[in-house]
Amino acid sequence: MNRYEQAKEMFAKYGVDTEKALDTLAGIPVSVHCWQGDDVVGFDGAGAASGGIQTTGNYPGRARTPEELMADIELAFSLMAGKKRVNLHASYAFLGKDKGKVDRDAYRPEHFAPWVEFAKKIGLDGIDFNPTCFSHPMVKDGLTLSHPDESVRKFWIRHCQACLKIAEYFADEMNSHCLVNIWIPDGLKDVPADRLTPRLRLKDSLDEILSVPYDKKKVIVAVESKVFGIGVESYTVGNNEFYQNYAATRGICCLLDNGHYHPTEVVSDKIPSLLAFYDKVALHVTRGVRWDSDHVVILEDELKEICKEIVRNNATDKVMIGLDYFDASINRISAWVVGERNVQKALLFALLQPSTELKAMQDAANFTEQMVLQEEMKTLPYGDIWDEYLRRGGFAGADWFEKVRDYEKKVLKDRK
Ligand code: RNT
Ligand code: ZN
Repeated sequence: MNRYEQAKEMFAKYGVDTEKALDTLAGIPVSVHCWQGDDVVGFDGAGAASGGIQTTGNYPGRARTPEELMADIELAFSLMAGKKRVNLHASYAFLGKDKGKVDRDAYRPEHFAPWVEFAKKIGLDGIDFNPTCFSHPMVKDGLTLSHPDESVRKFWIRHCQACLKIAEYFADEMNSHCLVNIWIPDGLKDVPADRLTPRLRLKDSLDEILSVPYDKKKVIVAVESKVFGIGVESYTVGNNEFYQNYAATRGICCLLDNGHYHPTEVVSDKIPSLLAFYDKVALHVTRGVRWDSDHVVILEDELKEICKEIVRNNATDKVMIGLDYFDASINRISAWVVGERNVQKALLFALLQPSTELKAMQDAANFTEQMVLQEEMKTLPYGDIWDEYLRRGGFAGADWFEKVRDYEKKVLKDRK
């Protein structure tokens, strides 16, 4: 009997069907962010990320052109098992002859046609999208949709509306929904004189964005809250309460980024709260170290808890899993692969739990056995199930890094 067969029997003793877990895992899409490859710079000339987010490190090999970024994504994705989507920012537009002439408020679907071609070529499940309301001269005083000046607000409103059109185009081309996630950097460094008015302006701006017709079956709009950013420590216009109420009253959805809350707040506990009210919940899976630092996702307890909430609540088609981190201090392709594989590993871990039994124990107030069983499950050989998952998909196991090292020697080292 091979290791998988042995492990399968061990899990079966706890009533866990490993075959079913493997099947389910293969069907859960993960939306992988394009911005890990170039340190959130984009193609439209914006330069380094701003607006309270920061990429640190100067590891060689940053993708400097669309061709380089696509080649890197292709390699990274080829090392990730399971269904994949690509998550794009508007700043990754291919402007061609429009460069310098067409600004973000007038981007059109055609500026993203190469991405569609690419996504189809590498067999992706879909494309997700984000308006880029940062790293741009029209961000004035650190504000976008909540700026007191109407012309600033209107520019960003037009940008977001343009993004809805582009999203519809992605959905049509890919024959899969497109999540449009709105995150803005708006906030203040120091104690505000007025906390309400900027929020009222943001509310109006969002209403205006959503007033354009778009196909709600194809385009899912989400708003992403945040607690603070670098340089915007005292006040964030789009905080959690603001967006949760906004989303609930407008029939859109919330995106939870697990780097965007106070350090002892956990997204795993928020997911089921939202599932009680919303049909869809979007995630940015990241790893904040002391702040929203966007470190590469590693296999830690909170990631497992997040995945448990998705799996045991039968919410794999309700929770849209996306990644959001950017580390420039290590090989960027490796960063992508490690993070994505860890999300899949955590999902597998969740799929291998005897959830029905554990829930029954909780309801019967049988907390002793519940703890014993939960702890026993932690040391079952789920690594053998993971290896089988990779093997069946034709993916390299632990030696995947060889390919990245090779690519680094052949391709990345020449990028200055
Ligand atoms: C910023 C948000 C936002 C960005 C990306 C690039 O704090 O997390 O999602 O990281 O859109
Ligand atoms: Zn995010």
